Amino acid sequence: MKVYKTEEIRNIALIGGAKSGKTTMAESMLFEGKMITRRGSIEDHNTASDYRPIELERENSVHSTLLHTLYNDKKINIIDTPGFSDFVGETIAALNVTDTALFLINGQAGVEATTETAWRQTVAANSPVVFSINQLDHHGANFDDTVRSLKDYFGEKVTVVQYPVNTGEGFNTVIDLILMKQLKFKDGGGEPEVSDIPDSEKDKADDLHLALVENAAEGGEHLMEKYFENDTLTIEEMREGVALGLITRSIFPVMCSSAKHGIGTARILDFITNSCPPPNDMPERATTDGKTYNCNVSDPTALFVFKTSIEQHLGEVSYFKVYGGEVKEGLDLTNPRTGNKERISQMFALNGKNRDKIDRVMAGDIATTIKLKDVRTGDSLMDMKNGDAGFESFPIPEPLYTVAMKAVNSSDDEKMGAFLNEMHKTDPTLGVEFSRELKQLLVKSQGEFQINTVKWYLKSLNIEVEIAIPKTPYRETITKTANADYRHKKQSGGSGQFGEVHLRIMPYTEGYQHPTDIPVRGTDEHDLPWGGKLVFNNSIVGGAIDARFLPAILKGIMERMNDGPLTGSYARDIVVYIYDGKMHPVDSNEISFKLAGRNAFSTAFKNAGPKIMEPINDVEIRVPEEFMGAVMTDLQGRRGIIMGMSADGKSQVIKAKVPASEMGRYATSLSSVTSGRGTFSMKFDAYQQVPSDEQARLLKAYEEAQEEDD
Ligand SMILES: Nc1nc2c(ncn2[C@@H]2O[C@H](COP(=O)(O)OP(=O)(O)OP(=O)(O)O)[C@@H](O)[C@H]2O)c(=O)[nH]1
Ligand SMILES: [Mg+2]
Repeated sequence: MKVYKTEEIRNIALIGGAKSGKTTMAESMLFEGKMITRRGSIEDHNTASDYRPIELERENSVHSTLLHTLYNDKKINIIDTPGFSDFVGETIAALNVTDTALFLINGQAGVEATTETAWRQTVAANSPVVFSINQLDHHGANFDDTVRSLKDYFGEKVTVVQYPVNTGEGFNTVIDLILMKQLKFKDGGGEPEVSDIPDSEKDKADDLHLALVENAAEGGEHLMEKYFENDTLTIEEMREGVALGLITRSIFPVMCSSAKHGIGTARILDFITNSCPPPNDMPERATTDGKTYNCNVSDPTALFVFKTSIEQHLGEVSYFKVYGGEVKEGLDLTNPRTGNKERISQMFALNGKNRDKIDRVMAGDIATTIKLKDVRTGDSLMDMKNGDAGFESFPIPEPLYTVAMKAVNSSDDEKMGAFLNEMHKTDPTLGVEFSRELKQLLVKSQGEFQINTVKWYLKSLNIEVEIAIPKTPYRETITKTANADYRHKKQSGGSGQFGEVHLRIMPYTEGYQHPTDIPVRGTDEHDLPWGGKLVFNNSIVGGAIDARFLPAILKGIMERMNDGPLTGSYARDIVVYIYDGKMHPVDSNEISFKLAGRNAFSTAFKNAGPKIMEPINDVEIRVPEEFMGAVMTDLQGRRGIIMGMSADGKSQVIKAKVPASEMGRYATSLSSVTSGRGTFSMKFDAYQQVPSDEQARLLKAYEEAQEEDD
C-alpha cells in the first residue's frame, strides 16, 4: 500500500443515532473507493465493519471498527462507531483521534435520544460535524422535517449543502448547493450524472445557496470581504469557508444519502476530500507537560493509542494515531506511563477484519500494530528526545449501571474474573472491581445493553453468570457525645486477663473543638480507607493505663469501625478520647486492652445518637419537555431532591441528588418512563444520613440477617 502524506489523509468518525445506517454507509464508502468489489449488507451479515459474531447475531454494531477507503487520491480513515448509547465510550475514543465526525441522521426519525448522546460527544470533543440525512429512500423519510429538527436541537449553524429532489422509493437525485448542479445517482452507487438545476428547483436552490454562502463566508474575514464585494463566493472560496467553519464549529453542513443504495456516497467522499480538514489543519494536541504536536512529519515521533482489541491469532491489537514524525517497522519508542521501551513490529491498515501490512505510517495517519509489551488504551509512545510526557487521554464516562456479577458455577469464578479484566482492557468504560466491603464483584457499565454484551461473551466461553443489584455501601456514624467504660477480666487457672478502658466519643467535623473537661496529651488522626476520619486522643492522667497499651486499644476500636455496631458497615468521622482506665500489675496485656477498647467503643457508639449514612449521587437528567412530569414523579419515588431545572436547546435538564441505593436500575427505568428519550449522568457526591424510617428498616434487616447466621 502506498504511504500517504499528512495532507492526503482525512480521518472521519462515523457517528450518529442507533441504526441510522453508519455501518451501511461505511460499506458504501469502501465500495466507492474500490476497497471491496461488492456491497455487503446488515441483513446478509457480510459488511466489512460489523464482522464480529455478536454483531452478526444482533445486527447492530457493538465495537468501533477501523476502516479506510481511497477517494480523489486521498486516504480516508473511517472509524465506524456503534450508535447505542451504552457504547458511547467508542464514540468518545473515535472523536478523540478523528478530524471530522460524519454524523448520520435517520431521515425517518429525525433527532433521536441516541442522536443527542452522540451530539453531546461532539460538543465535548469540539469536533467538526458534517451531517448526512440518510435512509432518504425510505417511504417515511422527510428531509425538511429532519432539517428543522436538527436546527431545533443543534442551532442555526446547521446548513443545508444538498437537498433531495425526490425522497422515498426511487430516491436518486439531489440539488448540490456548492456545485449549484443537480446530481443524479445510479442505484448501487458510483459517480453521479451532473446536470443543470431544473427551472422548477431554481428558486429553492437560490435561496438555500444564499444561506450557505452567508454561513460559509463567516468562516473567515477575507471571505466576508469577498462576499460583500462580489455578492457571492466561488466554489473554491465556499470550500475554504466550509473547511474553516467546520474547525470552529460555526457551520454544520447537511448532506443527503441512501447508504443502502449507494446514493450520495460518492459526493460525500468528494466533499470530505475537498472541505474536511486534513489532520495538520486541526488544533494541536498537547502532552501532559505542555508540549504540542500538530501532525507534523518533521517533529519527533509521537503516537497515541486510542483503542485496544484482542483478535484471534494476533493477540492484542493496538490502534494508534501518529501526532508527530513517522512510525516505521523496527522503531523503538518509549511509553511514558511505564518508562519502558516498546519496539514497533508489524503494522496494519485495517478494513474491519481485513488487514494490509504497511511499513510506514506518517503523522496524521491512523493504523494498528501488535505485540507491544505493556501498552493500554490511552497510552502514548514517544521519542524521548523530545521530553518525557505522553498525551492527555480522553475522558471515560462515569458508570451509569453497576451490577454484582457471580458465576453460577463457582468453579468458573476465576475464568470469569480473568475474562472481565480482558474486556476492561478493550473497553475502558467497563469497570471491574471486587468490593471487599460488599464482598461482591462489581461490573460498572453504561447500561443494561452493555452488561448483556458482557454476558454474551461469557456465555460464548460457557460461563453462565448471575446478576444482581449491588449492595449499598452504607456508613455508620454518631451525632452526639457519649462516654462508656468496659472492664475485661478473665480468671482462668494461672495467669488472668485484665484491662479497663474509659472513653468518650464525639462526632468528627471539620474544625471540631476538644472538650475542656479532659486533657489531651496526644492526638493521632487517621484517614480511613473507606472515607472519613477517626481521631484517637490520649487523655490519660496519672498513668492509669500505660502508654504501651494505647495501640491495642486503638486496634480494638478500629476493628469495630471496620464492622460497624449498627449494621456491620464501615463507621466514620469519630473522635475518641481515652481518659481513664485500670491496669493489673500481672494480668494486663494487649489482648485485654484491645477487647476493653472495642467493647467500650461499641457501647459508647450506641449511646451517641448513631446514624446510618448512605451514598448520595449527583444526577443530571435530560429529557424532552413532555416527560418532565413523569421523570420528576419517578425521582420523588426514589427519595430524590431536585436541585434545579434548566432548558438546553430542546431538552430540559434536571439536576437532583438521589440516594445511590435508589439508582440501581435507573438506566432501564428512565428509558421506559421517557420512551427511550431520556439520558442521564451520575456521580457520587457525598454521604448523608438516611431518614429514620429507612434506618429502622436497615437495622431490622441486619438483625434478621444476624439471626439467620447464628
Ligand atoms: N432503507 C434504508 N435502510 C437503510 C439505509 N442505511 C441503513 N439501512 C438499514 O438500517 C438498518 C441499520 O443499518 P446499520 O448500517 O446497521 O446502522 P448503524 O447506524 O450502523 O447501526 P448501529 O451501529 O447499530 O448503531 C439496517 O437494516 C440497514 O439495512 C438506507 O439508506 N436506507
Ligand atoms: Mg453500525
